[in-house]
Amino acid sequence: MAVQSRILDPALRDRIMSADEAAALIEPGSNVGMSGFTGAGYPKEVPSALARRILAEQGSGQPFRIGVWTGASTAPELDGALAKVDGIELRLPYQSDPTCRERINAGSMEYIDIHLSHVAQFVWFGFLGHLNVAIVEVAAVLDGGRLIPSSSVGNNKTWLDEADKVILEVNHRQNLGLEGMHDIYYGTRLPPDREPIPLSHPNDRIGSPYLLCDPAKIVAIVETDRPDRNTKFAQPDETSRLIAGHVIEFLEHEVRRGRVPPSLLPLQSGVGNVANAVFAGLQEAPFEGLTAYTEVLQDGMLDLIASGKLTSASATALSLSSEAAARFEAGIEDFRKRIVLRPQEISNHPEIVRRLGVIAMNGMIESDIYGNVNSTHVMGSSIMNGIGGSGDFARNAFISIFMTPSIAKGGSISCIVSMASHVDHTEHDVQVIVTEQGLADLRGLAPRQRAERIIAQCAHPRYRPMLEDYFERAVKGAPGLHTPHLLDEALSWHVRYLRTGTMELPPADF
Ligand code: 0RQ
Repeated sequence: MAVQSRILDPALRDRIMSADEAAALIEPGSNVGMSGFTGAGYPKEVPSALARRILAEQGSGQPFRIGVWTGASTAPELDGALAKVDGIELRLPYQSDPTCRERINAGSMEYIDIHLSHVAQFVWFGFLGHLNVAIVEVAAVLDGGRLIPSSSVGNNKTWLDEADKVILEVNHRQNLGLEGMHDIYYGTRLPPDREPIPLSHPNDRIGSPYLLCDPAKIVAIVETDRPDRNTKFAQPDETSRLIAGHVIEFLEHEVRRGRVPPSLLPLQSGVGNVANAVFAGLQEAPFEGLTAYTEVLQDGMLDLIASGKLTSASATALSLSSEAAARFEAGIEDFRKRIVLRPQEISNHPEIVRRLGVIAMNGMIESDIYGNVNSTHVMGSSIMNGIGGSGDFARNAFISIFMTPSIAKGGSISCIVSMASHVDHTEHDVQVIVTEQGLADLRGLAPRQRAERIIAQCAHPRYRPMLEDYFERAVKGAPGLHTPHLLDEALSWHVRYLRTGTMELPPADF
């Protein structure tokens, strides 16, 4: 699309203003729906301007805090800036900002960790209260309230529909070749009038390439040319490579057994270096014609598309390093045929995940010996990031895989523990656990069999004898033998870490 200006509706040009002027339109106590998903497509000017305003108001004795609703994690210019001035009363859903994390764990910011597919419908149902303002980054404003979305869709459709006032950030840095890559589904109705979502292949298009917004609600348009967060990925280390190797060997085995086709089933992967390593490993693996139905498209997946191994990918956001972002822009005409960006209630929709038979691969903090998985809390109490989309996919997947190094913090923590200190994914939603030590296929196993398999395959040798000892004594001493636990000891590993700095027992005790 050849446009000089990115604001094509002349009637809206008089709403162009500075970020400070736009921030002045937000009232204290507002709930603000912001665009942004894993560092892509978040507003880059107005949140920082709002943080400056909050600081000034606080300086003159006026309390000023807002509710911040997003797609998922954003960046220092949004979460970081607002958290630093203590401007966030309540945050939802997934976040990963260090200052937010600190505030949440200090008890000075409320945080509701919601499944990412639930957020939009909870707003539609009225479960979360009223949305006052939407601040949404777009690539361009067309006529009739049509907007070219940016590098993520997240909850933007819902924010634009539900908010009283809309502030748009038009980002000149976002490539106009994004036009046509999005698929915004406007067919969802509320129960009891819901209909099936007509999507049966990751590449299906069932909606509009544009976000729609009532122009009368647009109170401000702010222009920017700042890039997305573009986080750099580490080269896969030995641990990540080993984990990826186990996952790929397992998938090859599943193909040989005829349980999944040679092109596999649509892949979902969480964010982070391990997930990226799995996709790097798939580059060398003997699968062709792969597809992805996931929420975030990272570097590894982009490379698989470029090499032709991955034929199509559905996501809600691009989360690319700056090098991969440059490759993406250079090949955008081709990528547009293979990538579909959707609202997160569709990219993560349980109905579709189940229908497509997605192979879900997510990271975790710890698993217990029965396969209950903690994705979110360190030592039971401190939030790390949030559940994100892992629950949307894990419960509904064809196979749900969870991955972690077997130890953390230099070995002072075992990621396989007797009892998980917090549970996000119960044993019922977890079919495979993988560490660099090996892979535990838990399908068809009862709890005691699961424990034996997880300890043998996944525990680090430093902790394996302690886990074997716990399990043997639990089998002898627990009041019930279905899922044997010694309750006075089950969480003692975490208690010991908090008291002594390691989960390991002194040699005399073991
Ligand atoms: O801490 O950064 O201080 O060194 O946790 O651990 O091993 O680098 O792994 O980056 O893949 O993150 C579960 C957090 C794993 C992530 C989690 C410490 C460790 C390190 C990170 P440091 P790693 P990753 C799609 C799906 C939930 C959301 C999700 C996550 C830090 O995968 O947020 O899956 N998942 N979404 O030292 C104490 C343990 C620990 C531990 C690791 N047992 N105890 N600390 N760490 N294990 C994406 C979205 O939904 C958007």
